Amino acid sequence: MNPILKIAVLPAMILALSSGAHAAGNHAGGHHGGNVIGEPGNAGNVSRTVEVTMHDNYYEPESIHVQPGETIRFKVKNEGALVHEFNIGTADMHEAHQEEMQMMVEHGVLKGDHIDHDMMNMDMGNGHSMKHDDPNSVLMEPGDSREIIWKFTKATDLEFACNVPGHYQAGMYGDIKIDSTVAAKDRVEGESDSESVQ
Ligand SMILES: [Cu+2]
Repeated sequence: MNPILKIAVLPAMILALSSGAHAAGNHAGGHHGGNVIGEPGNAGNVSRTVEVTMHDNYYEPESIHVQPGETIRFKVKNEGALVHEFNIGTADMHEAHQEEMQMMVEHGVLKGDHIDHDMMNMDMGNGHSMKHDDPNSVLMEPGDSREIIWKFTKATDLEFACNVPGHYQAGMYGDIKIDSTVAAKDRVEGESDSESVQ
C-alpha cells in the first residue's frame, strides 16, 4: 500500500481498535459488562500457575477452572508455526476483537507467521497505535513465551481465545469455568506448580 493511502485508511481503524481495547478491561464499568472478566492481577497474590500451550489451531489444555477471586499466572507458549493470541474475555468480546484482528491482517500488521512490529507500534498521529498490549491478552509469534497475571472476580462465562482470523472458527478457544463449588481434584487439568519454563 502506498504511504498516502495508508494514512487515509488508518484513522477509521484506530477508532475501531481503541473501542475494543477499552472494552477489554481498561474501563471497568464500561460497556461489555465492565470488569466482569476480572482485572490484571498482582504477582504477590498469585495462587497458582497454569501453563497453556498454543498449537495450530488449538490450545492445551482446552479448559481451565478457577475460583472467584483467584489470581492466576498464565504461562503461555506458542509451539505452533503461526501467530496466535491468548485473550481472556467473553464470547462477545472475542467476536468484536476478531474484526479488529481482520483489519490488522488487511493492513499488513499481522502476517501468518509473524507480526510487523514497526507498523504495529507506529504512532498514527493521534497518540494511538495498533499495539496489542491490553492486560488481558498477548499476541505471540511462533516460539514466544509470555505471562499474564489475571484476577478473576466472579462467576461468569469466559473464554480464552485466539482472534487471529479463522483461528477461533477452527476451534482455537477454551472455557474458563469460574466456580467455587468445583472440587480441587477436578481442577488439575492445565494446572502446574512448575516454575521451570522460561
Ligand atoms: Cu491462533
